[in-house]
Amino acid sequence: MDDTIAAIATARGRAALAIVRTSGPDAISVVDDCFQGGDLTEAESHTAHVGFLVDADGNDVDQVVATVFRAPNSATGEHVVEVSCHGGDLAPQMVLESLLDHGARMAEPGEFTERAFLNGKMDLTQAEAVADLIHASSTKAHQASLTHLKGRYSDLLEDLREELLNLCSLVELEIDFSDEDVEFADRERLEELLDETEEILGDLLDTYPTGEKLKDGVRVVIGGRPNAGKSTLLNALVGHDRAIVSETPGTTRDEIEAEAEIEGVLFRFVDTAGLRDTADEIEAEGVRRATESIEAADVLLYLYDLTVGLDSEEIDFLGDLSDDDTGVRPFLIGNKADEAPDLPVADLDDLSALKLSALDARDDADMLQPLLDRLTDTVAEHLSRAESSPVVMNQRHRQHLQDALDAVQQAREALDRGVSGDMLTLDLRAALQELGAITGEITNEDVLNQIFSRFCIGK
Ligand SMILES: Nc1nc2c(ncn2[C@@H]2O[C@H](COP(=O)(O)OP(=O)(O)O)[C@@H](O)[C@H]2O)c(=O)[nH]1
Ligand SMILES: [Mg+2]
Repeated sequence: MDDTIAAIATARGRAALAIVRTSGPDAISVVDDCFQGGDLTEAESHTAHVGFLVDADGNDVDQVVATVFRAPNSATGEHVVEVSCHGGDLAPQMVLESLLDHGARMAEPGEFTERAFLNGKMDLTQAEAVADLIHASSTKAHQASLTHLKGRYSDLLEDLREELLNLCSLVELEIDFSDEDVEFADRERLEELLDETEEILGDLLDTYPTGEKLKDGVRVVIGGRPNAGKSTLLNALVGHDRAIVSETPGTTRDEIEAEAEIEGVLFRFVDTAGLRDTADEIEAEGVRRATESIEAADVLLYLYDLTVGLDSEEIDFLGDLSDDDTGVRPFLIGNKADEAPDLPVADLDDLSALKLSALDARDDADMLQPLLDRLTDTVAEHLSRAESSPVVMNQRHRQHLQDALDAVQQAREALDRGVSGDMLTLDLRAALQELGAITGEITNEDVLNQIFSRFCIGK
C-alpha cells in the first residue's frame, strides 16, 4: 500500500461528467504535477479546486475540478484526490493517462475498497456490501445492501463475538482455578449463554433464503402442456414479446428467461417447453430441461387450457409436487378464461388456483394483478424480515455462520457430557474464529483477493 493508485471510477460512454480517482501517499502531488489551478500540495482537506489538467508535454487535457481529501480523513484512509472531468470516451482516459505518467499506478479491481478495509475504514461485510450495492438489480436488494453498509450486520456479529468471548473467559477462569477444586463458572449460566448464542446464530442463518432471493431474484418457472399459453403469459408478465407464441404445439424448446421487478423484488421468469411425450429429439431435450427447471424453481406457475382441462397425468404430477420437499410453491392457473368464462378452475387439494386470460392480459396489465399479488405473497414473509433485521446474503457468510453454529452446538453437548473446561474453550475459540472471518478480523490474502476481484476497477 505504499504506492499511489489511480482509476476511472465512472462507467464508460457519453456523459456530462466522469470521475478519476487517485489514492496513496503521493496522490496529492501526482495530481498537483499536472494541475494548473493553484498549489494542491498546500490545499486543505475536503476542498475543491477548478483548473486545467495538462499532459506530460504540457498540453491541455481538460478543465477539471480536483477535490482533495487528506489522510486519514478520506474514503481509503490515505490521501485521495478525485478529479471530476468531462465525460465521454476521451477526456477521462486522457486524465487517467496524465496521472499515470506522473507516477500513479493503474488500480486493480476493488483496490480502493480493499485499502479502506485494510486501513480500518470499514469491515469486510461492509466492503462486500459495497459490491452488492453496485450489483443490486432490485430496490429491495439495494436496501438490504445499504443496511449492511451502515454496519447493522457488523454490529450484530460484534455482539455475538462479545458474547462468545464472555463465555470463553468464564470457562478459562474455571480452568485456572481447577487445581484448587473450585468450580467458578456457573454451569447453568454457561448453558444459558450457549443456548442464547445458538439461537442468534440459527436465526441469522435462517435469513439466508431471504437474502438469496433478494440478491438473485425469485425463480418462477412457467410449466404446463404444449399450447396452454405459457409463452403468452411470459410475454404478458414482462411486458414485451420475449418468447415466440404459436398455435403449433412444441414451439418453445429452449428455456427462455426474462426478468421483472415487482414491488421492489426481482423475479426471474422462465418459460419452458410444454410437458409431453414426444418423438422429436430436440423437443424431448426441451421437456427434460423443463422438468429439471421446475424442480429447481421457487414458484411454479402451472398453466392449463380451461377449454381442454387437466388430464390425470397432470393431476398426479401436481399432487406429487405438493407432497415432496423440493421447496417448489406450485400455483395452478386455468388459462384462456376469455374462451371459457363460465368454466371454474380445477379444484385440487391445497393448490392455490387462479383463472386468467394471458392473451387479454397482454393488452391490459391490470388483469395480472391477482397473479402478481400471489407472487409477492410468496416472499412477503421474507421481506418483512429483511426490513426488521439484517439478512445474510452471501454464501461465504453462510458457511462461516454454519461452522460457528456447529462449534457452539458441540460446546453445548460437551457441557452436557461434563467435558473439561479446556475442551470447551476449543469449541468456543473455533466459533470465534468463524465469526472473525466474516468481518475480516481474521483473514488471509486469498480470501481478500477473491472478494475484491468481484469489484469494478475504480471502486
Ligand atoms: N383465447 C386465448 N388464446 C390464448 C391465450 N393464451 C394463449 N393463447 C393462444 O394459445 C396458443 C398457444 O400459446 P403459447 O403461448 O405459444 O402456448 P405455449 O405452448 O404454452 O407456450 C397461441 O395461439 C396463443 O395465441 C388466452 O388466454 N386466450
Ligand atoms: Mg411456448
